[in-house]
Amino acid sequence: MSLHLHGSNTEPQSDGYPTDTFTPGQTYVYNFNNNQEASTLWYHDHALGITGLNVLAGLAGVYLIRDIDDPIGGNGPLNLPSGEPYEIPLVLQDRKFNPDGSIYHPKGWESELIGDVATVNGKAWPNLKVDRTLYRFRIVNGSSDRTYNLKLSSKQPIIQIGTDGGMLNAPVPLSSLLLSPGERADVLIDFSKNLPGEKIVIQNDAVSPFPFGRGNFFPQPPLPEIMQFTVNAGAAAPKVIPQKLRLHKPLIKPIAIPPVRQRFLTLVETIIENKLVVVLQNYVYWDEAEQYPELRERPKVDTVEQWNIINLQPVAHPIHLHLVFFQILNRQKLDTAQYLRAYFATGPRKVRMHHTPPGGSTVPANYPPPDPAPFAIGPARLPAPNEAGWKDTVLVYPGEVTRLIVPFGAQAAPNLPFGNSFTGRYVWHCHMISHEDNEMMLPYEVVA
Ligand SMILES: [Cu+2]
Repeated sequence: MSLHLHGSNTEPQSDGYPTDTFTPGQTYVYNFNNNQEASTLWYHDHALGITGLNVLAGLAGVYLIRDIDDPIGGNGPLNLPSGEPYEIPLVLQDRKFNPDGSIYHPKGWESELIGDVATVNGKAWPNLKVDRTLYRFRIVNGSSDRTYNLKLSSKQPIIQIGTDGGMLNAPVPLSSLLLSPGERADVLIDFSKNLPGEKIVIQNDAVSPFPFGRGNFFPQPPLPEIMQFTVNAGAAAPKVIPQKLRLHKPLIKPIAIPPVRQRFLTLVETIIENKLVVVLQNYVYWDEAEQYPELRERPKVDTVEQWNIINLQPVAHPIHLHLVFFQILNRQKLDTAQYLRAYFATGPRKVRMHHTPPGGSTVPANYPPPDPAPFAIGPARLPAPNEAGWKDTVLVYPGEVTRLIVPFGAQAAPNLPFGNSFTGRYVWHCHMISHEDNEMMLPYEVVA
C-alpha cells in the first residue's frame, strides 16, 4: 500500500506516490505539516494498480484541518457546528456484495465498478437520528466510480459552505449537490423546521457512469437512496447561518497573475473489438511518462499555469491534481470529431514501453495534444457557484474542455490557501478508481 492524504499540500515523499509502497510488516512514516486553510481532506490508498482493492478493503478516512475561522472544539467566529454531535463526516461508497455477504471485487478489470448498495461510513443504508437544529456534514464521495446528484426527500436545501479546499465566500443553497469521486462538500442542513418523527432520505438521481451510462450494452444499477435522517422529539433550536464564511482569510477571487503557460491534456480510451481495454491521458502510458521526462508535465515551482483538459470520451471524469488547489476557469463544448481529426493528424506515436494488452506498438496521436480553442462550440460556461472555491478535483464532462488555473507553489500568486512550495514528483489522474488503476494516471513533476 501507499497512503495519499487527498487535498494535502505535502512534500513528495509523503504524498503517497503510487510506487512508494510498503508491504505487510513494513512501516512508512508520512509527514503532513498541515500548512493550509481549514478544509475537508481525506486519506486513502494510492498503490499502483491496486488502489481500488485497497480502498474497497477499507483504507479510506476523513481528515479535517481547522483554523482560526473554524477552530477545533467550535466557538469560532463563524459559529458553525464543530465536532459531534452536530458535525458529522459522511463518506459515501457504493458497494456490491456476494451472496455470502462479503464485499464483491471483480476478478478482472471492469471499466467501472458500480455498487447496488449505498454505504455511508461503512454502514449500508444507515439512519441517523437528528435533533431539530442545524447540522454540518462533511460529505466525501469515496466511491470507486459513482458520481452522485444528491437531494433531500423533504425538498429542503443542502447549503454548501465549503469545497475540496476550504470555505466558499458565502453559503450556496442547493436543490441538488453533484459530487463526483474524490470531491468533498462541507454542507449545512437545517432540521429546525422539521417535525418530530419526520423521516428525510438523501436521494440520488445520477446515472452511472455519469452522465449517460454506457448504454444497454453495459447497464449499471441506479442507487436512488443513500441514507435516512429521523427527526428527534424536542423543541426546535434554530441557528443563524453565517452569510460571510471567510472572516480572517482573504475572499476568493480569480487568480490575477497570467499563466506562464498553457497545457493541453486529453482524456481518451482504447477500444479493441468493441471492448474498452484501457483509459489514458494524452495517449501516454504511466511507465512511459515515468521513464521519459519529455512525456510528462513539468511545471516550474511558484508559477501559475492553465491546464486545459479535453474529454474525448462518453463518460465524465473527475480529474484530481495532487499537491495543489486550483480554480475552475470555465468549461466549453467542443466539436470533438473535428478536434480528433486535428489530434490524430499529429500521430501516430510509437509507444516506448511494451504493453500487452492492449497490444499495438502505436497510439493514434502524438504528445502534446493540440489547442482545442478552434473547435469550441458556443460560449464558455463559468463554474457553478458551489465550484467557485478552491478545488483539487474537477468533473470534466464528455465532449468538453475544462480549463483550470493552477498555482504550483505558495508563491505563485497572492492569497493562496496553502503555504508550501515543494518540488518533486506527484501525479494527476482520474479519480474513478477503476480508471486510475488502469492507466488513467500520469506522473507530473514540479521543477525548480
Ligand atoms: Cu475516468
